[in-house]
Amino acid sequence: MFQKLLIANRGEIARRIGTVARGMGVKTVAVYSDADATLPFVKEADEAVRIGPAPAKDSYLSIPAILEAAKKTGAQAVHPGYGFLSENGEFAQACADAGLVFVGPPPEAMARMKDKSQARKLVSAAGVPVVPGSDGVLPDVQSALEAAERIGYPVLCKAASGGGGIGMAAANTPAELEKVYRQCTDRAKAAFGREGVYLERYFPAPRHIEVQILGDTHGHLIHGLERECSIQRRHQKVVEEAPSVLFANGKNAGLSEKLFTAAVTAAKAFGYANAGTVEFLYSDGQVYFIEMNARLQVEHPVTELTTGLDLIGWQLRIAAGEKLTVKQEDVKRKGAALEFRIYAEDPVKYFPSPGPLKVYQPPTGEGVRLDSGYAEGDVVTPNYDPMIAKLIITGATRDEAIARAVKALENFRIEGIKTNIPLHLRILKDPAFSAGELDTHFLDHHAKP
Ligand code: MV4
Repeated sequence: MFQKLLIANRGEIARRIGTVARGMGVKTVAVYSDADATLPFVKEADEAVRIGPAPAKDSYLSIPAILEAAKKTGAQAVHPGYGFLSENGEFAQACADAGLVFVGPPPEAMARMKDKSQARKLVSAAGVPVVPGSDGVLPDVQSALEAAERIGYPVLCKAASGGGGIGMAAANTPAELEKVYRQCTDRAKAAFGREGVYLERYFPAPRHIEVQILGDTHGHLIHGLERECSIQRRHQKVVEEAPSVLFANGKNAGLSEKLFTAAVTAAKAFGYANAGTVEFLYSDGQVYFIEMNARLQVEHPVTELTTGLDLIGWQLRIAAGEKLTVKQEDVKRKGAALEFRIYAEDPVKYFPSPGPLKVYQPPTGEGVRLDSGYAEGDVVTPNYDPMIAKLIITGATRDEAIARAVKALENFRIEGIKTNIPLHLRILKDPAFSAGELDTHFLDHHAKP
C-alpha cells in the first residue's frame, strides 16, 4: 500500500477519501483553493497544499499545480474523486509520466470509453444490448436523416464527447432533426471542442439504472449490483437508491441477471480496472446500455451500505496492485439505502443559494450516515457545485428507510442558506415515490410545492 496519497478534489468526497485512506494507515495530502482553506477536508488531512485561487480552472483543474503539490509532498498516488480531473485521460497519463499512481482505470480503458458512439459499438459487438441508434458519429445532416429512418422517430441526438446529458436534443420529425442536428453539433463543439454527434431512439420516460463495477489489474472483475437514479433535475441527480424497486425482493430476477451480465461484459470490453459504473436505461421491460463512467460516483455510498463493499478501500488496494479478493458470489444485498443530495439552493426556484452555514446541525440516529463537506460556521461559496452534503439512510426495507429519512430530514437544522431539504420531503411524501413509480421525468409531474 502507498504511504502517502494526494486527493485531487474538495468537499465531501475529498473528506471521505481521506477518512478511508487514513483508516488504512495511508497519510493524506489535501490540495485546496483559496475559497476552501478552512474546510474540514483540509483540516483533517495530514498535509495540505494551496494550489491556486478560487476558479476551478486555476486550482482543481490545474494539472501542473496538482503534480507540483504531489512532488513537493512526496505523494505516491493521486485519487481524483469525481468531477474535476477524474475522467481526464491526459491527467491520468500525466500522473503516470510523473511516476504517480492514478487511482482509476488504465488510460487505455479511459480512451476506449471517451467517444460515446465508439463505446456503443464496442460493447454492442461484445453482445451488450444498446439503445437502437446510429453506427458511429454522423458526418452530415443527410447521414443523420438516413440513420433516423432506420431507427424510427423520435430520436435523440447526443454529443459523442458528451455524457451526462450535455448537448442532447430530441427530434420527432425529419424537419426537427435538421434543426436538432445543427444545434447538437454546435453545442458539442462549444462544450467539448469536438462536433461529433450520434443518434439513438428516444425513450420519453425511461428509468435510470446503473451497475457498480470493481475490477483488479489481474483480470478479476465483479459487479456490485445496481442503483436507481431516476429522480433528477436538469441532469443533476437528486435522490439515488439501492436496490432499484424493479429488483427488490427478488423481483424481475431474469432481467437483473441480464443487466449484471451486460455490465460486466461491457466493463471487460473496455479493459476496465478499478471502480466504475455502467449506465443503462430501462424502458418497457428492457435494459439498454448508454455509457460507462470511469470514476467513483457521487452515489457510491448506497452500494457500500447495501453490499458491504468498501469501494474506496478497494480503489486504493487495486491501484496499489493488490488482488480483488471478493468473489461475485460474495456480493449479496442487505437491506435498502436512499441517498439525498443536500444542495445549497432554493427548494422552489432551484437557484443556487451560497452563504454562511450559521447553524448546521445534522440529524443522527439508526441508519443515518452523513457525508458532509462543511461544518457549522463554514461558508458555501458560489465557486463550485452547490452540493454541501449527502444524507444516506439505510433500513431493513425501503419503507423503513423512507420513514427514517423523513425524520432525519425534518431534524436537519440548517440556517444561513436555503437548501433543497423541503424538496426531499415533498418527494418522500409523494405516493408515487413510496410506490416506487419512478422515471427520469418524475419531478416534472410530482413533489410540487
Ligand atoms: C437518453 C434518454 C432517452 N432516450 N437516451 C441523460 C444523461 C445521459 N447519461 C443519458 N441521458 C438520457 N439518455 C435515450 N436514447 C433520456 C436521458 C435522460 C436521463 C437519463 C438518465 C437520468 C436522467 C435523465 C434525464 C433526462 C433524460
